Amino acid sequence: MNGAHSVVQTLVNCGVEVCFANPGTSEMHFVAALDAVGGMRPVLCLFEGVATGAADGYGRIAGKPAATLLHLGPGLANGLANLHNARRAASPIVNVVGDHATYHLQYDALLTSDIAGFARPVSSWIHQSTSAGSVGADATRAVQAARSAPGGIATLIMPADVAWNEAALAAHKLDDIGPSRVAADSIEAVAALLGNGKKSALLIRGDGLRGAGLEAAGRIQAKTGARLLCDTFAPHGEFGAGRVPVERIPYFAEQIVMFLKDVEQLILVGAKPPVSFFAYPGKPSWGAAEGCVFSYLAQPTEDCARALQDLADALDAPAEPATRTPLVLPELPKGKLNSLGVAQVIAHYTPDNAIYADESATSGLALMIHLARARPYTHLPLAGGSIGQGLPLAVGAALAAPDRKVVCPSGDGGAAYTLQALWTMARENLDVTVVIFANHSYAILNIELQRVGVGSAGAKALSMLDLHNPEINWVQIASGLGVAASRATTAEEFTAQYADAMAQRGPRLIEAMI
Ligand SMILES: Cc1ncc(C[n+]2csc(CCOP(=O)(O)OP(=O)(O)O)c2C)c(N)n1
Repeated sequence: MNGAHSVVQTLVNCGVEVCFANPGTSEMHFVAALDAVGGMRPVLCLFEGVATGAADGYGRIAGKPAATLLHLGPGLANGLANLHNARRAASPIVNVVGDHATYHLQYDALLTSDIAGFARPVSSWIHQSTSAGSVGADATRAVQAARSAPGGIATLIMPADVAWNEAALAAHKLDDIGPSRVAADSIEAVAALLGNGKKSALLIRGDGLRGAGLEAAGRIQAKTGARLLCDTFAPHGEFGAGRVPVERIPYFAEQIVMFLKDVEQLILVGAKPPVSFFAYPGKPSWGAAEGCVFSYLAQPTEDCARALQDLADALDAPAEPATRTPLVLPELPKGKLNSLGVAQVIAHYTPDNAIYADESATSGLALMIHLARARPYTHLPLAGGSIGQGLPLAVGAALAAPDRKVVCPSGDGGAAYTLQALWTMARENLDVTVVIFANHSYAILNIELQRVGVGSAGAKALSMLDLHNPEINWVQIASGLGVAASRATTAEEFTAQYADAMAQRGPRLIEAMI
Protein backbone atom coordinates (compact mmCIF):
# COMPACT_ATOMS: atom_id res chain seq x y z
CA MET A 1 0.00 0.00 0.00
CA ASN A 2 1.32 3.45 -0.90
CA GLY A 3 0.24 6.80 0.53
CA ALA A 4 -2.36 7.39 -2.19
CA HIS A 5 -3.93 3.96 -1.57
CA SER A 6 -3.98 4.76 2.12
CA VAL A 7 -5.79 8.06 1.51
CA VAL A 8 -8.39 6.62 -0.87
CA GLN A 9 -9.02 3.61 1.40
CA THR A 10 -9.33 5.90 4.41
CA LEU A 11 -11.81 8.15 2.61
CA VAL A 12 -13.88 5.10 1.68
CA ASN A 13 -13.66 3.83 5.28
CA CYS A 14 -15.09 7.19 6.34
CA GLY A 15 -18.04 6.98 3.94
CA VAL A 16 -16.61 9.28 1.26
CA GLU A 17 -17.78 7.59 -1.94
CA VAL A 18 -17.49 10.23 -4.66
CA CYS A 19 -14.48 12.24 -5.82
CA PHE A 20 -14.93 15.21 -8.18
CA ALA A 21 -11.59 15.36 -9.87
CA ASN A 22 -9.38 17.29 -12.22
CA PRO A 23 -5.98 15.70 -11.80
CA GLY A 24 -2.46 16.43 -13.02
CA THR A 25 0.96 14.78 -12.78
CA SER A 26 1.26 15.18 -9.00
CA GLU A 27 -2.05 13.35 -8.50
CA MET A 28 -1.28 10.32 -10.70
CA HIS A 29 -0.83 7.95 -7.76
CA PHE A 30 -4.19 9.03 -6.36
CA VAL A 31 -5.75 8.42 -9.79
CA ALA A 32 -4.17 4.96 -9.95
CA ALA A 33 -5.40 4.21 -6.43
CA LEU A 34 -9.01 4.68 -7.63
CA ASP A 35 -8.69 1.32 -9.40
CA ALA A 36 -6.55 -0.36 -6.76
CA VAL A 37 -9.01 0.50 -3.98
CA GLY A 38 -12.73 -0.22 -4.39
CA GLY A 39 -15.60 1.96 -3.34
CA MET A 40 -14.78 5.42 -4.69
CA ARG A 41 -16.67 6.83 -7.70
CA PRO A 42 -14.43 9.26 -9.58
CA VAL A 43 -16.21 12.01 -11.52
CA LEU A 44 -14.11 13.95 -13.99
CA CYS A 45 -14.84 17.68 -14.15
CA LEU A 46 -13.34 19.82 -16.91
CA PHE A 47 -12.86 22.85 -14.68
CA GLU A 48 -12.12 22.92 -10.96
CA GLY A 49 -15.00 25.32 -10.28
CA VAL A 50 -17.27 22.52 -11.48
CA ALA A 51 -15.58 20.02 -9.15
CA THR A 52 -15.91 22.23 -6.06
CA GLY A 53 -19.47 23.33 -6.88
CA ALA A 54 -20.46 19.72 -7.47
CA ALA A 55 -18.95 18.73 -4.12
CA ASP A 56 -21.08 21.47 -2.54
CA GLY A 57 -24.26 20.15 -4.18
CA TYR A 58 -23.38 16.61 -3.17
CA GLY A 59 -22.69 17.66 0.42
CA ARG A 60 -25.93 19.61 0.76
CA ILE A 61 -28.05 16.67 -0.42
CA ALA A 62 -26.08 13.66 0.87
CA GLY A 63 -25.34 15.31 4.24
CA LYS A 64 -21.80 13.96 4.06
CA PRO A 65 -18.67 15.01 2.21
CA ALA A 66 -17.48 14.15 -1.25
CA ALA A 67 -13.80 14.57 -2.03
CA THR A 68 -12.34 16.82 -4.66
CA LEU A 69 -9.02 16.09 -6.32
CA LEU A 70 -7.27 19.28 -7.41
CA HIS A 71 -3.96 19.97 -9.10
CA LEU A 72 -1.63 22.00 -6.86
CA GLY A 73 -2.26 25.67 -6.10
CA PRO A 74 -3.65 26.72 -9.50
CA GLY A 75 -6.15 23.82 -9.55
CA LEU A 76 -7.34 24.78 -6.09
CA ALA A 77 -7.44 28.45 -7.04
CA ASN A 78 -9.68 27.68 -10.02
CA GLY A 79 -12.11 26.09 -7.58
CA LEU A 80 -12.06 28.82 -4.95
CA ALA A 81 -15.21 30.77 -5.90
CA ASN A 82 -17.41 27.72 -5.48
CA LEU A 83 -15.55 26.77 -2.31
CA HIS A 84 -16.50 30.23 -1.08
CA ASN A 85 -20.15 29.41 -1.85
CA ALA A 86 -19.76 26.02 -0.17
CA ARG A 87 -18.30 27.62 2.94
CA ARG A 88 -21.30 29.94 3.14
CA ALA A 89 -23.57 26.92 2.75
CA ALA A 90 -21.65 25.07 5.51
CA SER A 91 -21.26 22.15 3.12
CA PRO A 92 -18.95 19.32 4.10
CA ILE A 93 -16.12 18.87 1.56
CA VAL A 94 -12.71 17.19 1.65
CA ASN A 95 -10.27 18.73 -0.83
CA VAL A 96 -7.26 16.61 -1.71
CA VAL A 97 -4.74 18.92 -3.35
CA GLY A 98 -1.63 17.41 -4.88
CA ASP A 99 1.74 19.10 -4.54
CA HIS A 100 5.28 18.61 -5.75
CA ALA A 101 7.33 15.95 -3.99
CA THR A 102 8.67 17.36 -0.72
CA TYR A 103 12.30 17.34 -1.93
CA HIS A 104 11.33 19.05 -5.21
CA LEU A 105 9.86 22.16 -3.59
CA GLN A 106 13.32 23.65 -2.96
CA TYR A 107 13.83 24.08 -6.73
CA ASP A 108 10.80 26.35 -7.13
CA ALA A 109 9.56 24.56 -10.25
CA LEU A 110 6.82 26.24 -12.30
CA LEU A 111 3.72 24.98 -10.47
CA THR A 112 5.12 25.68 -7.00
CA SER A 113 2.81 28.01 -5.06
CA ASP A 114 1.44 28.78 -1.63
CA ILE A 115 -1.29 26.12 -1.60
CA ALA A 116 -2.16 26.63 2.05
CA GLY A 117 -2.41 30.36 1.33
CA PHE A 118 -4.99 29.71 -1.39
CA ALA A 119 -6.84 27.28 0.87
CA ARG A 120 -6.92 29.35 4.05
CA PRO A 121 -9.89 31.71 3.51
CA VAL A 122 -12.26 28.91 2.50
CA SER A 123 -11.07 26.06 4.71
CA SER A 124 -11.95 25.25 8.31
CA TRP A 125 -9.08 22.71 8.39
CA ILE A 126 -5.82 22.58 6.40
CA HIS A 127 -2.99 20.11 6.66
CA GLN A 128 0.11 19.46 4.58
CA SER A 129 0.97 15.77 4.82
CA THR A 130 4.62 15.02 5.42
CA SER A 131 4.83 11.23 5.19
CA ALA A 132 3.08 8.29 3.59
CA GLY A 133 3.00 6.64 6.99
CA SER A 134 0.72 9.28 8.47
CA VAL A 135 -1.30 10.44 5.45
CA GLY A 136 -4.14 7.99 6.17
CA ALA A 137 -4.47 9.44 9.67
CA ASP A 138 -4.44 12.91 8.11
CA ALA A 139 -7.25 11.90 5.75
CA THR A 140 -9.51 10.62 8.52
CA ARG A 141 -8.97 13.85 10.46
CA ALA A 142 -9.86 15.76 7.27
CA VAL A 143 -13.16 13.89 7.03
CA GLN A 144 -13.86 14.51 10.71
CA ALA A 145 -13.23 18.23 10.20
CA ALA A 146 -15.51 18.35 7.15
CA ARG A 147 -18.25 16.54 9.08
CA SER A 148 -17.95 18.76 12.16
CA ALA A 149 -21.23 20.59 12.66
CA PRO A 150 -22.49 22.44 10.74
CA GLY A 151 -20.09 21.20 8.00
CA GLY A 152 -16.79 22.57 6.84
CA ILE A 153 -14.17 22.49 4.13
CA ALA A 154 -11.10 20.41 4.94
CA THR A 155 -8.08 20.76 2.66
CA LEU A 156 -5.47 18.02 2.67
CA ILE A 157 -2.30 18.83 0.73
CA MET A 158 -0.63 15.67 -0.48
CA PRO A 159 2.92 15.92 -1.90
CA ALA A 160 3.66 13.49 -4.72
CA ASP A 161 6.23 11.49 -2.72
CA VAL A 162 3.79 11.14 0.17
CA ALA A 163 1.42 9.60 -2.39
CA TRP A 164 3.96 7.18 -3.88
CA ASN A 165 5.96 6.11 -0.81
CA GLU A 166 5.07 2.97 1.07
CA ALA A 167 2.39 3.56 3.68
CA ALA A 168 1.00 2.03 6.82
CA LEU A 169 -2.57 0.78 6.87
CA ALA A 170 -5.49 3.03 6.05
CA ALA A 171 -7.18 4.76 8.98
CA HIS A 172 -10.69 4.21 10.36
CA LYS A 173 -13.46 6.78 10.70
CA LEU A 174 -13.31 9.13 13.69
CA ASP A 175 -16.41 10.13 15.64
CA ASP A 176 -18.35 13.12 14.37
CA ILE A 177 -18.00 16.38 16.27
CA GLY A 178 -21.43 17.80 16.97
CA PRO A 179 -24.03 19.02 16.46
CA SER A 180 -24.55 19.48 20.17
CA ARG A 181 -27.96 19.59 21.81
CA VAL A 182 -29.13 22.93 23.18
CA ALA A 183 -29.38 22.86 26.99
CA ALA A 184 -32.85 22.61 28.51
CA ASP A 185 -32.55 25.93 30.39
CA SER A 186 -31.74 27.75 27.13
CA ILE A 187 -34.83 26.20 25.54
CA GLU A 188 -36.92 27.27 28.54
CA ALA A 189 -35.57 30.82 28.27
CA VAL A 190 -36.66 31.10 24.64
CA ALA A 191 -40.02 29.54 25.49
CA ALA A 192 -40.50 32.27 28.09
CA LEU A 193 -39.56 34.96 25.56
CA LEU A 194 -42.21 33.70 23.18
CA GLY A 195 -44.78 34.31 25.91
CA ASN A 196 -43.84 37.96 26.55
CA GLY A 197 -46.40 39.41 24.14
CA LYS A 198 -43.86 40.85 21.69
CA LYS A 199 -44.30 40.35 17.97
CA SER A 200 -41.88 37.50 17.33
CA ALA A 201 -40.29 35.74 14.41
CA LEU A 202 -37.99 32.73 14.14
CA LEU A 203 -35.23 33.07 11.52
CA ILE A 204 -34.34 29.48 10.64
CA ARG A 205 -31.47 27.87 8.75
CA GLY A 206 -29.80 24.48 8.42
CA ASP A 207 -31.67 21.39 9.59
CA GLY A 208 -34.40 23.62 10.98
CA LEU A 209 -35.64 24.17 7.43
CA ARG A 210 -36.41 20.53 6.73
CA GLY A 211 -38.02 17.40 8.05
CA ALA A 212 -38.63 17.21 11.77
CA GLY A 213 -37.15 20.68 12.36
CA LEU A 214 -39.60 22.35 10.02
CA GLU A 215 -42.53 20.41 11.45
CA ALA A 216 -41.57 21.55 14.94
CA ALA A 217 -41.31 25.16 13.73
CA GLY A 218 -44.88 24.83 12.48
CA ARG A 219 -45.98 23.58 15.90
CA ILE A 220 -44.26 26.55 17.57
CA GLN A 221 -46.13 28.85 15.21
CA ALA A 222 -49.42 27.11 16.05
CA LYS A 223 -48.84 27.78 19.74
CA THR A 224 -47.29 31.26 19.67
CA GLY A 225 -48.22 32.87 16.35
CA ALA A 226 -44.54 33.62 15.68
CA ARG A 227 -43.63 34.20 12.04
CA LEU A 228 -41.31 31.64 10.45
CA LEU A 229 -38.61 33.19 8.27
CA CYS A 230 -35.61 32.08 6.26
CA ASP A 231 -32.76 33.92 4.56
CA THR A 232 -33.11 34.90 0.89
CA PHE A 233 -30.36 32.38 0.12
CA ALA A 234 -30.88 29.75 2.83
CA PRO A 235 -28.60 27.01 1.44
CA HIS A 236 -30.94 24.08 1.82
CA GLY A 237 -34.66 24.13 2.49
CA GLU A 238 -37.77 22.03 1.94
CA PHE A 239 -40.73 23.91 0.55
CA GLY A 240 -43.94 23.41 -1.42
CA ALA A 241 -47.22 21.61 -0.90
CA GLY A 242 -47.80 19.79 2.37
CA ARG A 243 -44.87 21.51 4.06
CA VAL A 244 -44.89 24.15 6.78
CA PRO A 245 -44.72 27.48 4.92
CA VAL A 246 -41.72 29.69 5.65
CA GLU A 247 -41.50 33.34 4.56
CA ARG A 248 -38.34 34.12 2.60
CA ILE A 249 -36.66 37.44 3.43
CA PRO A 250 -36.55 39.55 0.25
CA TYR A 251 -33.34 40.54 -1.56
CA PHE A 252 -33.15 44.34 -1.61
CA ALA A 253 -32.24 46.37 1.49
CA GLU A 254 -35.38 48.52 1.67
CA GLN A 255 -37.60 45.46 1.06
CA ILE A 256 -35.94 43.69 4.00
CA VAL A 257 -36.63 46.64 6.27
CA MET A 258 -40.30 46.73 5.22
CA PHE A 259 -40.57 42.98 5.64
CA LEU A 260 -39.16 43.04 9.18
CA LYS A 261 -40.58 46.38 10.38
CA ASP A 262 -43.09 44.84 12.79
CA VAL A 263 -40.79 42.21 14.28
CA GLU A 264 -39.99 43.16 17.88
CA GLN A 265 -38.01 40.06 18.72
CA LEU A 266 -36.14 37.80 16.38
CA ILE A 267 -35.16 34.32 17.51
CA LEU A 268 -32.19 33.00 15.53
CA VAL A 269 -32.11 29.28 14.79
CA GLY A 270 -28.74 28.51 13.23
CA ALA A 271 -29.00 31.85 11.42
CA LYS A 272 -27.32 35.24 11.63
CA PRO A 273 -29.02 38.65 11.92
CA PRO A 274 -30.42 39.69 8.52
CA VAL A 275 -28.44 42.24 6.53
CA SER A 276 -28.70 43.47 2.97
CA PHE A 277 -26.62 41.74 0.31
CA PHE A 278 -24.87 44.99 -0.70
CA ALA A 279 -24.66 48.48 0.71
CA TYR A 280 -26.33 51.27 -1.32
CA PRO A 281 -25.81 54.98 -0.75
CA GLY A 282 -28.50 56.25 1.62
CA LYS A 283 -30.06 52.83 2.18
CA PRO A 284 -29.85 50.67 5.30
CA SER A 285 -27.52 47.68 5.60
CA TRP A 286 -29.12 46.32 8.78
CA GLY A 287 -32.45 44.61 8.15
CA ALA A 288 -34.16 44.54 11.54
CA ALA A 289 -36.22 47.39 12.98
CA GLU A 290 -34.60 49.65 15.53
CA GLY A 291 -35.06 48.15 18.98
CA CYS A 292 -35.70 44.63 17.67
CA VAL A 293 -34.28 42.22 20.25
CA PHE A 294 -32.22 39.24 19.05
CA SER A 295 -32.02 35.91 20.85
CA TYR A 296 -30.42 32.63 19.85
CA LEU A 297 -32.31 29.38 20.12
CA ALA A 298 -29.41 27.54 18.48
CA GLN A 299 -26.04 28.36 16.97
CA PRO A 300 -25.03 26.75 13.65
CA THR A 301 -22.88 24.22 15.54
CA GLU A 302 -25.91 23.08 17.51
CA ASP A 303 -28.72 20.73 16.52
CA CYS A 304 -31.27 23.20 15.16
CA ALA A 305 -33.93 20.62 14.32
CA ARG A 306 -33.69 19.11 17.78
CA ALA A 307 -33.79 22.56 19.41
CA LEU A 308 -37.02 23.37 17.55
CA GLN A 309 -38.55 20.08 18.67
CA ASP A 310 -37.47 20.68 22.27
CA LEU A 311 -38.87 24.22 22.12
CA ALA A 312 -42.19 22.98 20.70
CA ASP A 313 -42.40 20.44 23.55
CA ALA A 314 -41.41 23.01 26.18
CA LEU A 315 -44.23 25.24 24.91
CA ASP A 316 -46.62 22.30 25.00
CA ALA A 317 -47.39 23.12 21.37
CA PRO A 318 -50.07 21.18 19.48
CA ALA A 319 -48.95 18.16 17.48
CA GLU A 320 -49.91 19.72 14.14
CA PRO A 321 -48.41 22.86 12.59
CA ALA A 322 -50.50 26.00 12.24
CA THR A 323 -50.74 25.64 8.47
CA ARG A 324 -49.48 23.56 5.61
CA THR A 325 -48.89 24.83 2.09
CA PRO A 326 -51.75 23.88 -0.23
CA LEU A 327 -51.01 22.45 -3.67
CA VAL A 328 -51.78 25.11 -6.28
CA LEU A 329 -50.44 24.40 -9.75
CA PRO A 330 -50.36 27.42 -12.05
CA GLU A 331 -52.21 27.65 -15.36
CA LEU A 332 -50.09 27.09 -18.44
CA PRO A 333 -49.04 30.30 -20.23
CA LYS A 334 -49.73 31.15 -23.85
CA GLY A 335 -48.00 33.24 -26.48
CA LYS A 336 -44.90 35.30 -25.78
CA LEU A 337 -42.39 33.63 -23.46
CA ASN A 338 -41.24 35.50 -20.35
CA SER A 339 -39.78 34.51 -16.96
CA LEU A 340 -43.24 34.32 -15.40
CA GLY A 341 -44.41 31.88 -18.07
CA VAL A 342 -41.29 29.75 -17.69
CA ALA A 343 -41.88 29.65 -13.93
CA GLN A 344 -45.53 28.64 -14.43
CA VAL A 345 -44.53 25.72 -16.62
CA ILE A 346 -41.75 24.60 -14.27
CA ALA A 347 -44.10 24.68 -11.28
CA HIS A 348 -46.81 22.93 -13.28
CA TYR A 349 -44.79 19.94 -14.48
CA THR A 350 -41.94 19.31 -12.05
CA PRO A 351 -42.59 16.06 -10.15
CA ASP A 352 -42.72 15.55 -6.39
CA ASN A 353 -39.53 15.79 -4.42
CA ALA A 354 -37.43 17.43 -7.14
CA ILE A 355 -34.26 19.32 -6.27
CA TYR A 356 -33.75 22.83 -7.64
CA ALA A 357 -30.12 23.86 -8.08
CA ASP A 358 -31.18 27.43 -8.50
CA GLU A 359 -29.18 30.21 -10.10
CA SER A 360 -32.09 31.93 -11.74
CA ALA A 361 -31.04 35.46 -10.68
CA THR A 362 -33.67 38.07 -11.70
CA SER A 363 -35.91 35.35 -13.13
CA GLY A 364 -35.95 33.73 -9.70
CA LEU A 365 -38.56 36.13 -8.45
CA ALA A 366 -41.16 34.65 -10.78
CA LEU A 367 -39.96 31.16 -9.96
CA MET A 368 -40.28 31.63 -6.21
CA ILE A 369 -43.83 32.94 -6.63
CA HIS A 370 -44.95 29.87 -8.53
CA LEU A 371 -42.90 27.28 -6.67
CA ALA A 372 -44.27 28.44 -3.31
CA ARG A 373 -47.35 26.26 -3.70
CA ALA A 374 -46.05 23.71 -6.17
CA ARG A 375 -45.31 20.05 -5.44
CA PRO A 376 -42.88 19.54 -2.55
CA TYR A 377 -39.27 20.29 -3.43
CA THR A 378 -35.80 20.93 -2.08
CA HIS A 379 -34.23 24.28 -2.84
CA LEU A 380 -30.47 24.79 -3.20
CA PRO A 381 -29.73 28.41 -4.06
CA LEU A 382 -26.52 30.31 -4.67
CA ALA A 383 -25.36 30.35 -1.07
CA GLY A 384 -22.43 32.74 -1.24
CA GLY A 385 -23.34 35.17 -4.02
CA SER A 386 -20.57 33.99 -6.34
CA ILE A 387 -22.24 33.16 -9.63
CA GLY A 388 -21.35 30.08 -11.66
CA GLN A 389 -22.63 27.66 -9.07
CA GLY A 390 -25.98 26.41 -10.39
CA LEU A 391 -24.79 23.92 -13.01
CA PRO A 392 -22.07 22.35 -10.80
CA LEU A 393 -24.49 22.21 -7.87
CA ALA A 394 -26.89 20.26 -10.07
CA VAL A 395 -24.14 17.73 -10.91
CA GLY A 396 -23.46 17.07 -7.24
CA ALA A 397 -27.12 16.95 -6.23
CA ALA A 398 -27.92 14.47 -9.01
CA LEU A 399 -25.09 12.18 -7.93
CA ALA A 400 -26.22 12.34 -4.30
CA ALA A 401 -29.87 11.62 -5.16
CA PRO A 402 -30.00 9.58 -8.40
CA ASP A 403 -33.70 8.84 -7.92
CA ARG A 404 -34.77 12.47 -7.76
CA LYS A 405 -35.30 14.89 -10.65
CA VAL A 406 -32.85 17.78 -10.53
CA VAL A 407 -33.87 21.03 -12.18
CA CYS A 408 -31.31 23.75 -12.74
CA PRO A 409 -32.91 27.08 -13.62
CA SER A 410 -30.09 29.46 -14.47
CA GLY A 411 -29.46 32.91 -15.85
CA ASP A 412 -27.44 32.81 -19.06
CA GLY A 413 -24.76 34.97 -17.44
CA GLY A 414 -24.27 32.68 -14.45
CA ALA A 415 -24.36 29.53 -16.58
CA ALA A 416 -21.54 30.82 -18.79
CA TYR A 417 -19.08 30.66 -15.86
CA THR A 418 -19.12 26.89 -15.41
CA LEU A 419 -20.75 25.51 -18.53
CA GLN A 420 -18.24 22.60 -18.54
CA ALA A 421 -20.60 21.01 -15.98
CA LEU A 422 -22.81 20.03 -18.93
CA TRP A 423 -20.12 17.62 -20.13
CA THR A 424 -20.04 15.88 -16.73
CA MET A 425 -23.86 15.66 -16.76
CA ALA A 426 -23.64 13.90 -20.13
CA ARG A 427 -20.76 11.63 -19.18
CA GLU A 428 -22.40 10.51 -15.93
CA ASN A 429 -25.88 10.46 -17.52
CA LEU A 430 -27.30 12.58 -14.70
CA ASP A 431 -31.03 13.25 -14.48
CA VAL A 432 -30.73 17.04 -14.69
CA THR A 433 -32.90 19.43 -16.67
CA VAL A 434 -31.18 22.77 -17.17
CA VAL A 435 -33.38 25.73 -18.04
CA ILE A 436 -31.44 28.73 -19.31
CA PHE A 437 -33.23 32.06 -18.90
CA ALA A 438 -31.74 33.54 -22.07
CA ASN A 439 -32.27 37.27 -21.62
CA HIS A 440 -28.84 38.06 -23.10
CA SER A 441 -28.17 40.44 -20.27
CA TYR A 442 -26.66 40.81 -16.84
CA ALA A 443 -30.16 41.99 -15.94
CA ILE A 444 -29.56 42.29 -12.21
CA LEU A 445 -26.60 44.57 -12.84
CA ASN A 446 -28.74 46.82 -15.02
CA ILE A 447 -30.99 47.20 -11.98
CA GLU A 448 -28.04 47.68 -9.62
CA LEU A 449 -26.55 50.32 -11.89
CA GLN A 450 -29.51 52.54 -11.06
CA ARG A 451 -29.66 51.57 -7.38
CA VAL A 452 -26.05 52.40 -6.52
CA GLY A 453 -26.63 55.90 -7.83
CA VAL A 454 -24.15 56.23 -10.68
CA GLY A 455 -26.50 58.59 -12.50
CA SER A 456 -26.68 58.28 -16.26
CA ALA A 457 -24.83 55.34 -17.76
CA GLY A 458 -23.02 55.67 -21.08
CA ALA A 459 -22.74 53.21 -23.95
CA LYS A 460 -19.51 51.69 -22.64
CA ALA A 461 -21.03 51.10 -19.21
CA LEU A 462 -24.19 49.55 -20.65
CA SER A 463 -22.13 47.31 -22.94
CA MET A 464 -20.51 45.78 -19.83
CA LEU A 465 -23.92 44.47 -18.79
CA ASP A 466 -25.11 43.26 -22.18
CA LEU A 467 -24.67 39.75 -23.59
CA HIS A 468 -25.75 40.36 -27.19
CA ASN A 469 -23.08 40.64 -29.83
CA PRO A 470 -22.51 37.81 -30.13
CA GLU A 471 -25.56 36.03 -28.73
CA ILE A 472 -24.60 32.83 -26.93
CA ASN A 473 -26.19 29.78 -28.54
CA TRP A 474 -26.95 27.43 -25.64
CA VAL A 475 -28.31 24.68 -27.86
CA GLN A 476 -25.01 24.49 -29.69
CA ILE A 477 -22.98 24.67 -26.47
CA ALA A 478 -24.99 21.89 -24.83
CA SER A 479 -24.93 19.74 -27.95
CA GLY A 480 -21.19 20.20 -28.23
CA LEU A 481 -20.80 19.00 -24.66
CA GLY A 482 -23.05 15.98 -25.20
CA VAL A 483 -26.33 17.19 -23.69
CA ALA A 484 -29.58 17.03 -25.70
CA ALA A 485 -30.85 20.57 -26.06
CA SER A 486 -33.66 22.62 -27.56
CA ARG A 487 -34.69 26.24 -27.82
CA ALA A 488 -38.11 27.59 -26.87
CA THR A 489 -39.26 30.93 -28.22
CA THR A 490 -42.95 30.75 -27.27
CA ALA A 491 -44.80 29.64 -24.14
CA GLU A 492 -46.26 26.70 -26.06
CA GLU A 493 -42.81 25.54 -27.21
CA PHE A 494 -41.41 25.78 -23.72
CA THR A 495 -44.38 23.90 -22.28
CA ALA A 496 -43.95 21.02 -24.74
CA GLN A 497 -40.18 20.82 -24.23
CA TYR A 498 -40.30 21.01 -20.43
CA ALA A 499 -43.13 18.47 -20.16
CA ASP A 500 -41.07 16.14 -22.33
CA ALA A 501 -37.95 16.65 -20.18
CA MET A 502 -39.92 15.84 -17.03
CA ALA A 503 -41.28 12.67 -18.61
CA GLN A 504 -37.80 11.33 -19.35
CA ARG A 505 -34.60 10.72 -17.45
CA GLY A 506 -31.15 11.99 -18.32
CA PRO A 507 -29.49 15.33 -18.98
CA ARG A 508 -31.36 17.92 -20.99
CA LEU A 509 -31.06 21.66 -21.61
CA ILE A 510 -33.81 24.04 -22.67
CA GLU A 511 -32.87 27.53 -23.76
CA ALA A 512 -35.84 29.75 -22.89
CA MET A 513 -35.71 32.89 -25.03
CA ILE A 514 -37.20 35.47 -22.68
C1 LIG B 1 -17.98 35.44 -9.32
C2 LIG B 1 -18.90 36.56 -9.60
N1 LIG B 1 -18.60 37.45 -10.56
C3 LIG B 1 -19.44 38.46 -10.83
C4 LIG B 1 -20.58 38.64 -10.12
C5 LIG B 1 -21.47 39.85 -10.37
N2 LIG B 1 -22.74 39.45 -10.93
C6 LIG B 1 -23.83 39.29 -10.18
S1 LIG B 1 -25.16 38.86 -11.02
C7 LIG B 1 -24.29 38.91 -12.47
C8 LIG B 1 -24.98 38.64 -13.77
C9 LIG B 1 -25.98 37.55 -13.72
O1 LIG B 1 -26.50 37.38 -15.00
P1 LIG B 1 -27.52 36.24 -15.32
O2 LIG B 1 -27.10 34.97 -14.71
O3 LIG B 1 -27.74 36.23 -16.79
O4 LIG B 1 -28.85 36.68 -14.57
P2 LIG B 1 -29.78 37.98 -14.80
O5 LIG B 1 -29.18 39.06 -13.99
O6 LIG B 1 -29.77 38.30 -16.26
O7 LIG B 1 -31.11 37.59 -14.30
C10 LIG B 1 -22.98 39.24 -12.26
C11 LIG B 1 -21.96 39.32 -13.32
C12 LIG B 1 -20.85 37.70 -9.10
N3 LIG B 1 -21.93 37.78 -8.33
N4 LIG B 1 -20.01 36.67 -8.88
